[in-house]
Amino acid sequence: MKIDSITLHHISMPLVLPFETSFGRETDRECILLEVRSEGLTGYGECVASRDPGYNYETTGTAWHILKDFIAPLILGNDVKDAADFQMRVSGIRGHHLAKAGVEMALWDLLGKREGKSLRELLGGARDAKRVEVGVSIGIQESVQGLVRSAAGYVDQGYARVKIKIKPGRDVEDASAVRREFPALRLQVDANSAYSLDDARILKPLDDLDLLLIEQPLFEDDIWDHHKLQAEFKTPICLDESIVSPRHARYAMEMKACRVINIKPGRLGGISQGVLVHDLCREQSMPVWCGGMLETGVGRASNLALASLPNFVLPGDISASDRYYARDITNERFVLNPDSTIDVPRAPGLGVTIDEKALKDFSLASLTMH
Ligand code: OSB
Ligand code: MG
Repeated sequence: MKIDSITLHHISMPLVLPFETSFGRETDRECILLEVRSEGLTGYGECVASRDPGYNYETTGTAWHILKDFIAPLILGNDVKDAADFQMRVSGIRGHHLAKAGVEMALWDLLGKREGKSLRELLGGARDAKRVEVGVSIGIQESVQGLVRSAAGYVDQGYARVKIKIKPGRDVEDASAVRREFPALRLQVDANSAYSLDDARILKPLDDLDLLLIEQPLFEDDIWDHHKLQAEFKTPICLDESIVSPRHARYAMEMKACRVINIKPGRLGGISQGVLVHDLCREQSMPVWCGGMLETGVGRASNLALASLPNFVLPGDISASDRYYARDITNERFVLNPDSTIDVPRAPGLGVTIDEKALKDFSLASLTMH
């Protein structure tokens, strides 16, 4: 596919509710929407870098720079065959996975549109996977009672799996309160790297709460310490931030640092890398699930297609559009089915269309390169 132009849209969208994690609080979500033109078709991709380097070192600012000054010049005017070809072209750029993944997503959208196939079909997602199991990720609330109320609201809406964010001082008590209120709920916690190995020992009471998993308790570069912690816990440890490549997935498995892996295409550098981690984990019987980055309808469509692959055996952080945004940039909105699933898009490519007016209203800056 000859790449004729690339447009970057830096956007900011108000969240329905603030989202607070151990690394900060967001009330509006920033990201970069990519629009890539090739041979009369337009593909869209979402770069999930946010305004601050809290979850990841990349930000909308660094991603803009890398996309404009390094990635775009490598592909503009060139014939990029597929995701693997794209990865080869950008292999000289160290890191910056979120920036790379945004472009790769747009290329998949183009490929699908050209071949008349949905992303699920292109990835080889199970033919009967018309819907995938999803859950909701709840940020840190003002109070324990507020958290229980929030969880109750989502359970009422039909979410059968709830994840709560934790941080030092807001961990065991928060999780215990939700467990007490919902004895049978599929419940998990996410610390976003807020603990050291020594601090994390205070999390031991979580082991009696029948949690699905404890996500990323320790630092991003601490695969070995996660191994030590996992040995002390019967609850599976799940790695998110630590797994930045298929190699890291292999290290984590060889070191027995976790028993579950969270796959986010952004963190790994592209959907193709997410598929590689999926396949590697499947060979080793390591369950995976699809993480979320508060995506717009574009990234949500992509995550739903990826989560249709067979080793995504735990519910994804892919909630309905109304959990995040009153107004989205896609014309399509994703809704929760009564069985805590969301339908996988079927139209070619990502299967979504852009609400140009919304995109314009949310735009902070845009740049077209030929
Ligand atoms: O760690 O999974 C995370 C959102 C932003 C950054 C990191 C994370 C999250 C979430 C939200 O947990 C998941 C979602 O999109 O619903
Ligand atoms: Mg996480």
